[in-house]
Amino acid sequence: MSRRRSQPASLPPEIGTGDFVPQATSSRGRKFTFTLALLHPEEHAFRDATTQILHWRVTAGQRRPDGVLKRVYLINDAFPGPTIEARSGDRLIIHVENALDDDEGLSIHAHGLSMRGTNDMDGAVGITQDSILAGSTFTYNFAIDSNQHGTFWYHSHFAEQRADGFYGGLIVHQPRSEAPSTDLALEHLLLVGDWYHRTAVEALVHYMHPGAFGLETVPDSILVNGRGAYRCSDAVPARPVDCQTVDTMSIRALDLDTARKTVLRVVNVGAYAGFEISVLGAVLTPLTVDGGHDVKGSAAKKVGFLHPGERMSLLVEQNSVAIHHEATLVVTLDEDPFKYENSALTPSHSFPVQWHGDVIHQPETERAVYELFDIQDVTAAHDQSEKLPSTADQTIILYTTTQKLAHLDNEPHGFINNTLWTPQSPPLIGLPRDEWNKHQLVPEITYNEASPLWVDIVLNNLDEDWHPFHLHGNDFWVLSKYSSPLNWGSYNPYEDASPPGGRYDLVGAMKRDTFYVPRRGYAVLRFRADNPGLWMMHCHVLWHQASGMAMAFDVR
Ligand SMILES: [Cu+2]
Repeated sequence: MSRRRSQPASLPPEIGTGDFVPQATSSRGRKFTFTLALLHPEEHAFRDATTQILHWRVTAGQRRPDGVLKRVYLINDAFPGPTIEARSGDRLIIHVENALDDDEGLSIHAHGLSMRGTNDMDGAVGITQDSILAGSTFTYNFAIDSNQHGTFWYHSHFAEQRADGFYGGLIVHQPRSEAPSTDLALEHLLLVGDWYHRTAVEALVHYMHPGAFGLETVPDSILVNGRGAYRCSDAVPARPVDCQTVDTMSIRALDLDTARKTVLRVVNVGAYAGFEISVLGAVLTPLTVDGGHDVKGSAAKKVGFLHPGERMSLLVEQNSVAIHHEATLVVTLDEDPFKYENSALTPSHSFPVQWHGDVIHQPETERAVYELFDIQDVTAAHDQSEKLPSTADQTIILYTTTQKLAHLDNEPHGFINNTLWTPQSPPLIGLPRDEWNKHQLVPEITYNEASPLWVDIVLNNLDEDWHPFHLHGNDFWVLSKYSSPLNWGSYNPYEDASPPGGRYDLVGAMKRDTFYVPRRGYAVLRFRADNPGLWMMHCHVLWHQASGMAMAFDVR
């Protein structure tokens, strides 16, 4: 498997000479379906912390997100769910009513928030709560840490609902003390993800079926903020779909203003695939990843691959000799992990972008612009070594792999240290440890309030696939990652004289809550156990999570 690397590239002499294909312009009057999500930092950055009370009624309904009819989850009749905008220190009280049919439960997890002091609000079904039963209500009530801000999102943490659209954006604006001004950047939210035309349950069954040889179900389409444009003729006869052609030009993914600084907050809300994005006539510079952690970014025409659960914010700047008022946002899925060809999928989709303001004729700059900025290789903007101890107090060694075992009907299952996770009911949080079943791998970490322990997770990945692992309730620093060209590439600090991936990098260590752990290799993730609770960690590829690749840490 080859991972693409950033290559310096000179600026294109004019637009249209790069990888971009401008959309044709329709001369007829067009009705735009706005898939825009302009955020409102000016309403949150300058105010005091407050309590936001939300009332959500969850249902399901037939929609055509990309033209293909599918049952999707709706919050207050909307897909995706309403965007939450808050500031650090806000309290969120979300009254959730489960109005689904057929005794279908649900839960909501706020991805990336620390849930400090409110472990039972984390939404991890089987670990911190049972699912909210159909016909019943539940109130999520938690405060956002005063030092957390950035791009987050929420999604169901029950069964496979996330892949049927049970998600939404959650933006925490950084409080600012100066007077409100108009020089704030324009911020756009882009919830981008792969999309399946079959239901998530069907996609999981397809993956788990022994005849599928453990090949993950390949998606059919791409959505941006819940909208897409599927070419109906691409559908395969074996899987007929109820499809109505969507005029691609009727979807506008972005409104950009040539006179305003603009930031895109991008979330991979998909089930399986990573993606890279680009905007015609613009360069993108990564500013942060996950919960607002500053990165050492450089300008590039494309940024990727962003994997499920990961977020990034990007500065958008024009970088053409001349820009057109109409451009495109291009989203391209990472096809590397796909193990079979899905002819129903066009892996690259273009979405119209409108530039407002004067067309600026810029001189070509001397600035180096990379063809691709590899967001997986990103390092911290500032030296992290003063925040990190030279060694950890506790080291937890994990081995994860996907196996097809005869006694499990040759279905593919994810294991961590030989434990296949399944959600337990009632959840672990209310049970004494000796009543946890054999499907729970939950190492204990002592909570030392006066001087919280530093913990290293050495996460060995024995698979041929990379896995985007997400840790609930905690950020970690990525000290090392390694992928072996030859063998398993594992690292056991108690046995190996030195790590095969070299010394830990405490200077450039990137702080994150989701990280793409290399195939046949490992990552070393260091976190401070200052947040007592049961914190789930799992692969964010839904098919891997649903087939067992999950565990938790018990900080107590
Ligand atoms: Cu995985």
